[in-house]
Amino acid sequence: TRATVYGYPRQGQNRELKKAIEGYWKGRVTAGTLRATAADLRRRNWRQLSEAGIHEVPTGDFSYYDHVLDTTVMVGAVPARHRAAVEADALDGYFAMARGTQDVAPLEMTKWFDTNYHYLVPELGPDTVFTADPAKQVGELTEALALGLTARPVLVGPVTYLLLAKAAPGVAPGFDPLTLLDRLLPVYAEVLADLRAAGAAWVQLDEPALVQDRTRAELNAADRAYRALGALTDRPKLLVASYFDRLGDALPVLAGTPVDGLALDFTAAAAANLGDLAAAGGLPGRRLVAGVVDGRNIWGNDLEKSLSTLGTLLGLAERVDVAASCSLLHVPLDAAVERDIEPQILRWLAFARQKTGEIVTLAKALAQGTGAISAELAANRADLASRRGSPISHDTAVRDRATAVTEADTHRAQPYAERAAAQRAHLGLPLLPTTTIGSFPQTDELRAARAGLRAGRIDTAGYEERVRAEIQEVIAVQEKTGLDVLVHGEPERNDMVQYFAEQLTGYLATRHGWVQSYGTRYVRPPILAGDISRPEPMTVRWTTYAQSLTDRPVKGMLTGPVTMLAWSFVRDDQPLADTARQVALALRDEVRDLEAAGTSVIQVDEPALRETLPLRAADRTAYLAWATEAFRLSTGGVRPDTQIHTHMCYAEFGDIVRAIDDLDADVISLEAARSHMQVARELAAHGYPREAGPGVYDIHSPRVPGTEEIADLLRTGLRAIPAGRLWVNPDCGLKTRGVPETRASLENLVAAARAVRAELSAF
Ligand code: THG
Ligand code: ZN
Repeated sequence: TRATVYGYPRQGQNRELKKAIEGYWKGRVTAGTLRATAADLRRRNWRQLSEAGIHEVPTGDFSYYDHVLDTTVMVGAVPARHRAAVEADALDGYFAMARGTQDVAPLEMTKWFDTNYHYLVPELGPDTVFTADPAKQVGELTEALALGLTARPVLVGPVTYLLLAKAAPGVAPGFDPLTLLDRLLPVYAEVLADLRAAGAAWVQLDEPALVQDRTRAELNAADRAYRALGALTDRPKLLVASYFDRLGDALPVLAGTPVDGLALDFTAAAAANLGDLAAAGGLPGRRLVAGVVDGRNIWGNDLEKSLSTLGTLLGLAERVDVAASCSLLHVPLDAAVERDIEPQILRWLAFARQKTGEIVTLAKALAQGTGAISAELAANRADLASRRGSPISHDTAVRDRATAVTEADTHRAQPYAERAAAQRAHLGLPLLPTTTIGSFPQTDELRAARAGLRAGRIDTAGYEERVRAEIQEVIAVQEKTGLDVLVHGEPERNDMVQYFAEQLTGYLATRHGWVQSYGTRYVRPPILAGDISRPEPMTVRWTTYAQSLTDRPVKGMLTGPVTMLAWSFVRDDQPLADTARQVALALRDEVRDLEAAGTSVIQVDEPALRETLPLRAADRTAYLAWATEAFRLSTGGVRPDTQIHTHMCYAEFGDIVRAIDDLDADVISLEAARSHMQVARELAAHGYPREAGPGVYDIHSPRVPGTEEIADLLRTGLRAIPAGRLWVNPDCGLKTRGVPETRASLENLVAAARAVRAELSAF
């Protein structure tokens, strides 16, 4: 039995990697220094792993930006538009693919399965020619071997790589990247041979795409791929890794190929994977890597439970190794550095470093018997008991309230048509009302004030004075621009989730708990640790302050329950639906307090509703049921003339358009500028009955859209959504833009709305 992991956080304890890369982009750090920093971080990770007792360390999991982009480089699938840059300078060309340049668009970025990590989407076409570039994989393996370690290169598998790819721009519709498999396999064969020559005994090929619902043709592709790779003579042993869900139909397929081992997730889908594995007759003569330590969450492992799973598995394979369920990339590095969390509570938590310890402990028990870990078992039992018995985990008032929720609480009392009439009378808005999604550019003064507050240079009163000054400015700009429904601009918020988490009882915040979101960008997900309650209003004073400055309606701005869960670490000791309900009830109080304070328009954002959609279709109905119910519970308690808005950030939502309807929000704004009102058409095709504001300009670029361009989009939107239900707003993200271009764009947006209104009244 060996202890291993599939990947480790890349950034370093103080995000040294982020600093080195961003410094390189700014010209302040040389390529040599960047490379040395990266090599040092890799070395430190391997040493940490090996000193903790990990027998086989991963290599090739490191990345300057993204491991899928690294795979694109490894197979030579650089898009045509980036080839010149890559040939001129490999590192700069790599970053050009990731971030784009003045002239060339980057690769598209999208979420890595249902995690908060984002990868760069490979662009392939019938003319794609793959060529092997094993330098990075071989180089990192050589580094680890030079330290005297046993190392296992980790690669994105060929099937997952193709399933994650999309057709390159300009490729005829209907192109299926999977048709390139037979061309891709020889490149993998070459890389495998090179890794063997460099000293790899085993190579891990990650195939998480196989845990999703797959067609027979896709499963056949997996079968073909691993028969072909398995048949190679000049290769290391092959470990095919799956994670995030059950391997399902792909399990017998892979087990039927000559691969030497499988890695399965025994956290997310323990029972299913166990059953499937037993049904397939186990893996006699082969290696099974058991992901029994949750790689997606930060809770300490239940060692006894894991040992029981491992005990069952021992009879099903030649050799059983212990691992986390997936790469530890998705959790922060080290809980031991957290100073603001009570020591007793800290003992409940396990970040990457602590998880490594758990894996080693479990492997030791398998090898030497549980007697060898009796001290660890006793401590673990005590920690689990402390968590179970803690008043944080069980707040009777919160639980009683959640139990008492009735069907009626989860619905507005009046149907939309009645609400719409009441809201029209109450708000007196024009046709095609204009608004923004919520945040305004955060100025240097504000950032300086926040830093000053953290450093103790200014006090809370001074900071809040600065926030009020920002709100005054933002309200004045919007009044001058002529927007109809104003926002306060959210200057008091650091992050959509963290801001609320800091004010809710039952949530923990970390100081150093960074997790990579994409490239050099990180988030610090707060921890839903216990029962959630709201000791006092969270946003009311800022919204009412903004409202006191204007006669126009100011929108209250909240983050919805589903997004609060999606961007936090969640409890593992109760169903997500229960946690969502508690968060929803806390938000429901905030919504009611906003209403009582005179706020007539309240936006509850759910940008993550689709992100958390389960990977397998069979699980989606149940998810969408509790998710939409939580949203309705948070918003359902208001008067008919209070208008509830929501916002979502994506252009493709065909698979959840029904759920969007189920939210029963009066108004939804959606990102649409880049899909040219496709969103409006999709909503219309579904018969969406309420108001909608498809974004009319793309906020992700400093370009100021012209009035006529916006007016044209509105005219397009009007063909799908009638004038009485169409709102005018940009996409979200003004926070990331400069002040001058924001003002100019919004002026054009208001002018466009007025022009189209005039056309409408001419009929
Ligand atoms: N908040 C949280 N999670 C999220 C998002 C969010 N997950 C999904 C999506 N949005 C990810 N998007 C981003 C965008 C920007 C940054 C991180 C994730 C970012 N981070 C800063 C950095 O790394 O420099 C750190 C910010 C900070 O200091 O807190 O820019 O909106 N919770
Ligand atoms: Zn958005």
